[in-house]
Amino acid sequence: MLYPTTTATRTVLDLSGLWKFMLETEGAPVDATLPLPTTDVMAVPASFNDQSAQQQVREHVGYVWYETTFSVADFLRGQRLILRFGSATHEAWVYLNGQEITHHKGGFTPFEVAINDNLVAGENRLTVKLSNMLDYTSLPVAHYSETHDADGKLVRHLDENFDFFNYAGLQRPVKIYTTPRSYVADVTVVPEVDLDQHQATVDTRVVTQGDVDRVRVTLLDATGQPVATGTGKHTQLTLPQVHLWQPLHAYLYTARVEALKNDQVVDSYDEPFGVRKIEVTNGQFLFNGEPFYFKGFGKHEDSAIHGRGLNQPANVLDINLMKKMGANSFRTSHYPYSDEMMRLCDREGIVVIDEVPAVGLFASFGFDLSGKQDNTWQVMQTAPAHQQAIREMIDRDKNHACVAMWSISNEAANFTEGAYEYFKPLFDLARQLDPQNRPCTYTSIMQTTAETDKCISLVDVIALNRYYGWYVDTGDLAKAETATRDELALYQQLYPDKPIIYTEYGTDTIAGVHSNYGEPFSEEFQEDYYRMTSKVFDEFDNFVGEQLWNFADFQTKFGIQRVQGNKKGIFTRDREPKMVVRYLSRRWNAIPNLGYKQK
Ligand code: BDP
Repeated sequence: MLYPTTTATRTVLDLSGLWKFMLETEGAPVDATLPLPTTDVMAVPASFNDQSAQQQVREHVGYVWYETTFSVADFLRGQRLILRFGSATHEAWVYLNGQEITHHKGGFTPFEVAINDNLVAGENRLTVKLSNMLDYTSLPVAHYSETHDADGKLVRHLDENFDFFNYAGLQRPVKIYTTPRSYVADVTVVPEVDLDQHQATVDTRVVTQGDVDRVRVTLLDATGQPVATGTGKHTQLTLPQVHLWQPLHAYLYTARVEALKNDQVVDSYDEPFGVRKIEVTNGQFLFNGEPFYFKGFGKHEDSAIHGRGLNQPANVLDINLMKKMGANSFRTSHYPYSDEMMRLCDREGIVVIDEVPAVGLFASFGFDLSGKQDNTWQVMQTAPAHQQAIREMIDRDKNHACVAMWSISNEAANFTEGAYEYFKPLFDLARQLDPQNRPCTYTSIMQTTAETDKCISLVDVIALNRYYGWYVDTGDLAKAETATRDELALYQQLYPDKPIIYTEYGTDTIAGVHSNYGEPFSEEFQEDYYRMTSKVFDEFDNFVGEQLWNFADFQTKFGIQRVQGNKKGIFTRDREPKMVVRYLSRRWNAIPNLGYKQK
């Protein structure tokens, strides 16, 4: 799905701002044909939860309603007018002037609908009903239940199978964009680079709708100069002396796609792309022919007040902090991030592991690491939602230079019976859908070991979430070191061709807590832990990346292991550094992005 931008033939109207907001009271459905009966407001985009001063709103489980009004300038009325939600978490019913115009389930990908037929002259009323409920058919996964209060009123409960707060609302921009009646509907760009010849072929496929008799594709360099041009819905253009998109040294070209009728441009769309080659071979992850070493983080879209809402200043700061530390990558744990973040990473050269919201696929999720078999694959009915999430993520992100790998799930019960049968079709789907044929992985929970993982044949890269010294052998870094080393040795021995990365490892650390004895929760323990893990990582040739958990402290559901959230950040939630940032900055700035573990 194309990102809405202004071009010579298109414009964008932003509906961000203050919307009316109310909770739906159980047993009292809201009538969308009437204006929303409230004067309360919420800022959009943002999660609703932390904007309210009321516990009842913050912790609401059920339906909420948003409403705004807008007018469309008369001179735009001849254009196609498309209403696009960057996301609506987790399920949305959209009404325009009281009529339902679309519905979408899945809280982390965009959806859109043409609104021309429902517009009225003057003011239009846009109403959105949202559900923040999740269950065993949705992604992410939660256990859903119902009780009744003393008055017999229904009370809904969610027990999330995941360790982040269930923020919801209109968390990403809501926009109306225009296109001409005949238009460019989709663009797929696949650059193939010949590293020896310093030359690339850029394969572009364009989908148009309406009365279009020709398509012209012009490739522009980073200064906006045309460097190649051709015509056809499928073009293959050559870039001699190509500039590569390298980690932390981004170079973006633009594919300018024009739909023509009688040699007149009827629509024009600009798609940025980067030229780079990604290969996984011989236990290495190659970026433009050289071994790449992932340095970075698992993150969350999470900040004070905004919740999971788009926070562009926080995104810019986060990337700047990463670059200052010598980090080069992160994973979109545990859901696709905003379009805006992906475009930022394209520009900044940040390498992204793009993850679907497949978190919680583990029926007995908790802090029990005994590795018991459970009935996850009998009770979870998530396959259709999972397929849809993969489709929508790849459809949105297929052209992003920053995306180097897809993550098909986080910490599923991959060690239990039925896991392979569940995941095989999903990996097949991702591979079939991705025009750039990127590597695929999932992150594996500690109960899934080199010997018990039933799905390892599906991954290109082994991605481990490991907490030796924290959830296991708490506080004992000597034992943790041995366990870390022994496990990596086994993986490398059993799967010599697969590169291994850590996609999570860390310790809850309370900023400002210090200990002469390096006790757990202190800043000293966090640093000792990362020094230990670094030492072991450097012993293994096939170990090609460290993405620690987490970039910053973040909000979670309640739990006796969580005091106002998860404190494994190396930054606080306000992005102030904990002590370990200095150590990690020195380490990462000394490790080259390419060629660290040259075989
Ligand atoms: C893993 C999860 C992550 C949690 C983390 C932790 O992938 O979402 O936040 O561990 O416990 O289970 O801190």
